[in-house]
Amino acid sequence: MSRKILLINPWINDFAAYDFWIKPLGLLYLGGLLRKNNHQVHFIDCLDPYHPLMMRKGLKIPRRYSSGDGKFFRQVIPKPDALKMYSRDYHRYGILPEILSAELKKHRDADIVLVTSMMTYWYPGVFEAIRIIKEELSQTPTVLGGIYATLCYQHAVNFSGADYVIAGAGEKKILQLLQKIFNEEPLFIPDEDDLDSYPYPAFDLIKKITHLPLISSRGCPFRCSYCSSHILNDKFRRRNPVKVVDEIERWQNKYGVNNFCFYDDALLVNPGEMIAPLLKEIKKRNLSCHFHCPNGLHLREVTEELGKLFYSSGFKTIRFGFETSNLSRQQQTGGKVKNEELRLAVNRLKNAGYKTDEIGVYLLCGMPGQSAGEITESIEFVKKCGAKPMLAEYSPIPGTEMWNEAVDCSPFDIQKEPLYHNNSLLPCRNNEFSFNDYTKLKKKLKNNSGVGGVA
Ligand code: B12
Ligand code: SF4
Repeated sequence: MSRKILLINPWINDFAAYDFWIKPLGLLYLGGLLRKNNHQVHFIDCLDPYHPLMMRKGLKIPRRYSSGDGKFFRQVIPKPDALKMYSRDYHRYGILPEILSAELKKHRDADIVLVTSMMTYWYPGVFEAIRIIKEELSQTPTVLGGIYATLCYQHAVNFSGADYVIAGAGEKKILQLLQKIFNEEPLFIPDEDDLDSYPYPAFDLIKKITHLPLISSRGCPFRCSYCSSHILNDKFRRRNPVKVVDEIERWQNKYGVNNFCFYDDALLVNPGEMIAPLLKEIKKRNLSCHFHCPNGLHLREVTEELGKLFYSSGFKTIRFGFETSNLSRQQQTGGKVKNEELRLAVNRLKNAGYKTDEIGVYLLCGMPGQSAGEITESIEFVKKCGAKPMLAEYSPIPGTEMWNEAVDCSPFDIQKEPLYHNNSLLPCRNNEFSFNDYTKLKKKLKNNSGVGGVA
């Protein structure tokens, strides 16, 4: 029997948030799959910057750019107790709560509600959404999944208010849960080892499409000690690059969209398997795209040929995950890149036509034991290579190899309170790298070239 399933993308509650092509890709993948299983799928996006009911209230659309990034609606809200010591304003990013209530009233007949989650420290926006769902649809089972639910599973079970919490990839698990609740066999189960067997994400549920996210793989073959990729996806799996281009072409034809943002953890690893054939196919089909990669790319793999392919096929926002120029820290954290590889990659990109400002290089700051001196040296090294250094503040993540060290050195109780994973608090700062040091470095970078981190 066909069920009515309501998908909810909850708010972001944080000091600051900017929409770097953010979309709830995982939730919309589940939407596509549930439709293929003959269910009716509906969607409420609390982050929608174009929500018509916000405009009816006389609120102006937040500032947005033609490439698809931009600001969210926002309201100043009281800080959670754990953050009371900060004087900065705290916001709910997205639509007003009364609009979520009004939207929910249209879906009183929903059989089940699925709520996603992203950063662990954004959980208050998730909890608020669940509380309102429970007020409006008190008899409807509510399921919480996503990144926070996976990384802080027990916290989510204890405090979220959801009836079910699911950790990890949701495709098979949501079908199993529906079978358990409604006692019906699924019609279509995708093969987890064949990502091309997954139906496309239900992007038609997005009210106004200005850009779309793409994912050509799940997981990463590396194991950096600060990263949770292996917890979220235990194996590295890739799609067929030609099928990724089929998908791009489909979205272009259907929505006239040409800004795409890659969400892969490891898009550039072994370029011959994915990115090179993908871009060649894009050129062969004469598709005009702008690609954005705000998530750090692997720079080890950038050859002369790849640099040229990037340039000629519309790679606009390029960010590499370099993290540090300190050799021993590079080795201790997983050895994904070496200094010489950055120098070579930047040269090759410049030969292809990119300018310094177009080659952003993330440098992690505030890792346990990291000193201001190490970060300054890394900044200087990136500049010397001819790229643009961008500070990315370290967020400690439960279950990662660096977690225990983070717990030991953090002045915050990061084990008990995920709000303290917020990278903008510099949760693992120390005497060698204080907030003051950070502010100075940030200011210096801004004065030099208007550089900023992702957060
Ligand atoms: C793309 C991305 C971004 C994008 C944002 C995209 C977005 N949608 O919001 C950008 C580049 C902006 C970004 C920024 C940052 N990010 Co980020 N990002 C990611 C990334 C690579 C992919 C997320 C994604 O969409 N995956 C693809 C989809 C298909 O998977 P999914 O959402 O997990 O969905 C699946 C399951 O979770 C589940 N599921 C999802 N919803 C639901 C709902 C239900 C009901 C069910 C049952 C299941 C379910 O099923 C889905 C399908 O299998 C993840 C790493 C990762 N591999 O997940 C890091 C990650 C989330 N980011 C992380 C970090 C650290 C950051 C930064 C702090 C980096 C920095 N230092 O600057 C910033 C923070 C920004 C801020 N303002 O605070 C960390 C998490 C940190 C934390 N404490 O939570 C991650 C996990 C990477 C890591 N280092 O380990 N990020
Ligand atoms: S930081 Fe990048 S290379 Fe390292 S494990 Fe995570 S996704 Fe892979």
